[in-house]
Parts: sequence; structure tokens; C-alpha cells
Amino acid sequence: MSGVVTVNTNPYEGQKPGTSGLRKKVKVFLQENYTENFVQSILDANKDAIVGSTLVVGGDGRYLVKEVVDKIIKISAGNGVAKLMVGQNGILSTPAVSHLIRKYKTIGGIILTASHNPGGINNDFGIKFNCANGGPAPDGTTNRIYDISTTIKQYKIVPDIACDITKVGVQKFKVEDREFVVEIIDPVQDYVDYMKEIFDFPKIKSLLQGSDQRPPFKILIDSMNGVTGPYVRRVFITELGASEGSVTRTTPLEDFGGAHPDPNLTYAADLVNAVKNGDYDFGAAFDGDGDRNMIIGRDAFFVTPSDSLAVLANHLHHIPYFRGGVRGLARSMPTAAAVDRVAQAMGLEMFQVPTGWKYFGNLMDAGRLSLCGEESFGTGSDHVREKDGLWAALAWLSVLAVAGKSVRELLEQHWRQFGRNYFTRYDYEECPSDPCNEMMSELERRMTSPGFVGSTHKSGDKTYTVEVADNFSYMDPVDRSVAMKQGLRIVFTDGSRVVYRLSGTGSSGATVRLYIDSYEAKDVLGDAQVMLKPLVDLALELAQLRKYTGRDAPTVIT
Ligand code: VG1
Ligand code: CO
Repeated sequence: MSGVVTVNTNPYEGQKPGTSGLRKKVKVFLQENYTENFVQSILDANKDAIVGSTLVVGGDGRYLVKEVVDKIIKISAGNGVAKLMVGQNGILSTPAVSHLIRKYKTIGGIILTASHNPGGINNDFGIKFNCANGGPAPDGTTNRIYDISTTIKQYKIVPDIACDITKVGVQKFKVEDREFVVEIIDPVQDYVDYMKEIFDFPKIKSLLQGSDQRPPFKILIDSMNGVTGPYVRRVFITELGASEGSVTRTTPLEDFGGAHPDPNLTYAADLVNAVKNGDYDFGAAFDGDGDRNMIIGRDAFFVTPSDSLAVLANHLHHIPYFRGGVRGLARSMPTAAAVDRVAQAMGLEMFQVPTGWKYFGNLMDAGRLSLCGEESFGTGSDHVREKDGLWAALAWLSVLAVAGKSVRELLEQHWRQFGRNYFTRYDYEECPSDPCNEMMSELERRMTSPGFVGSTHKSGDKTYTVEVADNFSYMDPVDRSVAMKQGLRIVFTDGSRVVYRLSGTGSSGATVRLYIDSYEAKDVLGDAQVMLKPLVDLALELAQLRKYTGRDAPTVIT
């Protein structure tokens, strides 16, 4: 029998969850009681439900995941949690956690990830709490966790629980007069079973293997040394019969092999080059925790996430899960408006929420939202309450199996039907914080001054007139909660748009994001960087971005 020990502690500053959980350098989490404080704050924020509850725990395999799983086991035991479901070796993708919470009706889960941020002792770690609906905790809950962390005085722990997380099976412990159970689960099984319900696997399999009518469809799936490796192997190799050569970097590594596990044209350059130089019809990459996806076609034809969302929306009926009907569609505010046109054509409700997946959950729970996405390589549906990288790749393959077209042909057909929203995003990573904050407040002051709306701006051969200029705010239509200051937005009379935000997922300095979106009804086959050049120049000029960031060029262009 083990006893509960109450340990005195002092609060740390800054345990404020950002866009998606608390993310800091590993060394910050290694400070004495830093992690314990935050875990106890999560449990205290759920005080009424915690005794006798079940929680799911797992992470993306990065450095520190195993040690923190062990702490969570001991602190959960100390706080009267009845059962933990833990991924073997601490491994669970973010969408898999969301699914497990929903399937086993737990009160929530704790996800150990800093997502697309690099891992290893000198890089990032993160802790995120998801609620009973499987989704990231809403602002109300994360604010409560933060408030508790600012005054925390003690945490409760059972130090002498020794739980082996390497073996699948149930381990039972006696904690004072209660039983505490840890079930170590196969991280992949439930998730793969669910994918087989959602999609027509035989159909995808015959696409990949080819038939009398059609040559094999060659794919390359890149897990970027992140958590999706084991999921990708089970789905593509075991279930869909793909060859070893169709998957790459499928062993989760603590430092992601030194890679930046962010599936975009810059950080997933290996995949882009392999597809460009090889004989592949389709490429996909996922981020560290498996919720993001990048889709490319033959010759590395790039599908912007905003277009990906619109194309999937338009073909959703090809996926068995949606045969019962599609409810509404949604995107985050900075995401290009391509999907809005599909919603209109299909007569569906369309929502525009702030950046961050937590804002989609209420709409899904209310039965008003089926498919949603973000420009930041996030796509997902109401099958779980997180974005889901592998799901997106399977959705694309399902659509391609029916359409009998290449990725490029499908996109070009889409643009001819709906017109094209040209989109680009510029990221200026890890800039000095103070000047960036100043840039944002100065820009907001200017944008909201009298005379800015209606003003005209020349750039290249174009003239833009401001129609709307605001700091985006959102009222949740379900619970009427309000999120303020979600990004500076300038919309021009021709419908084109520039958006400025500071990232809420970085662990140091400030990352500035600039989003540009412009619609063309007919001229749909241009190059986005060329088409958007006047608008980009204007956006840089309006914010004086070069001056404040000290950067001539962005770190990443999408
Ligand atoms: C970024 C993206 C946002 C996404 C968030 C979490 O946030 O812009 O769209 O939801 O990351 O994604 P920010 O605040 O840095 O812009 V993940 O895959 O890092 O959990
Ligand atoms: Co992620």
C-alpha cells in the first residue's frame, strides 16, 4: 500500500496556456516542481470531477514525455483519480487522445506535446488538457488552470508508485484505502479501428495497388520522426498493403532526429524533394503530435491547407462517415475563404472562428459542424475534437480514389468551378518581443483611427480601398462566450484581405504571422507569390514590419 504525500511548493510565473496548451523550453519544465505545479493546477481546475475519474495520458514521444507521464501517474494517484489510460511508452497522437477520451467517456486527457516545435533537451515541451468532449480545453478552463497556478501552495503525490509503461496491460495499485489503476494501452489500435469505420479501406487499397483500369497510385508518407510513425505503419503498410518505400521517418524520436516536425514547404523539404524527383502521385507529411498535415501531388504540386479544406468539403459525400449528411463547415479567421464558397454552393452553415482548434468544439458538440480547418495545416472533422493529420491524408486518398484525377487536376477543376482564393502566409519566427508588441499596438491604433476605413493604398499596379479594419473578436454561437483581440484584420473593397497575428505557441520571443488572401474568379492558374506581391508589399508597408522585426525576409513562407 502506498501513501499520499503533500508537498509544499511555490507558484511559477507564466504558466499560461497559449493557443494550444502550455509550451516552454524543456529546461523550464525541468525546474523544481514546475511540472508538478502545472499538473496539480490541471487537476484542481477539474476538482469537482477528479475523484474516481478516468483520464487519458500520452504524448508525441519527444524528450521528457516518459518522465512527465510518470509524474502524472503519481500526482493523479495522489488526487484520487481512479484510472489512467496511458499510451505504451507514453506514445499517443493528439487525435488518438481525442478519440480515446470520447470512446471511453473519460473526463478528459493530458497530452504531452509542443506539436510542431522542435524537441530535445534544448528545445520545447508542452502540456495540454483536453476535456470530456475530446477537445482542447476552452478559454474558461485554461484561464482557471492558469489562475490556480499563480497561487498554488502544494501538490499531492504518491511517490512510491512504480508503473512500467513499456508493457501493455492493467496495473493495479493500492493507494491508502482506494484502488488506483493504470492501463497501458496499444497507442494505435483504437484509432486504426476508428479510421476503418470512417473510410472505405478496400477502396483506398485498390487505389494504391492499381487495377486493370488504373496503374498503382504511388504515395510517400512522411512522419517526420514524430508520433504518427506507428500509426502510419499500421494504416498504410499493414492495413492498406503499401510498400516499405511508401513511408518514411516512421520511428518517433525524442528530438525528431533534429528535424523541425512542422509539415510545410520549408521544414518538410525532404518530402517535397523526394516527391519532386521521384515517381510519386501523392505525398503527405504530419507534425510532431500528428494533428497537422501537408498534402502534395505529383511533381510536388502543393495544396494550400485552405484549398485542401475547400476540396474536401466539396467531396465529403465520397467518405462513408459523411453519407448520413454534412452539417456546417468552418475555418479559422486567417484561413482563406475558399471553403466559404463551397458552403454557399452546398447551402451549409459556415463559421469563422479565432485561431486554435478549441473554438470548433462547441459547434461540433451542438451538431452544427462537420468539417473544419486552419491555414496552418490543420484539417479535421467531428469524428474527434482535434485536427487529425492521418485522417486528412486518408480523406484525400478517398476523394482521389473516386475522382480518378491527379491532385493537380482536382485542384484546377475546383478553381474553375469556384474561383481561387490565392493565399500566402509569412512567418517571422523568434523575433524580439518588445518591438513586435509595439508594432501590433501601433498598427491597431492606426487601423482604428478615423479615416483609415475608406482610405486608399497604391501598391504595384493596384489600388486598394479599406472596407473593414478591426481586431477580430468572436462570440461562440453556442455558449455565447467571447474571445477578443484575435488578430488585426484589414479587408479591402475587392474582398482581398491582410491579417496580422502574434503566435501563441512559441516558447521564446515573438513570432509574427502575416496572412494574405485574395480572390480571383477567372485568373486561377497563376503563381500565388506573383499574384499576391502587391498585397504583400502593402501589408509589410502598413505595419512597417521590416523596421519592427529587424528582418528583411520571413523565416517561412507558405
Ligand atoms: C498555431 C497555428 C494555429 C494552430 C496552433 C496549434 O498557433 O497558427 O492555427 O491551431 O498553432 O497547432 P499560433 O498561435 O502559433 O499561430 V499545433 O499542431 O501546434 O497543436
Ligand atoms: Co500539432
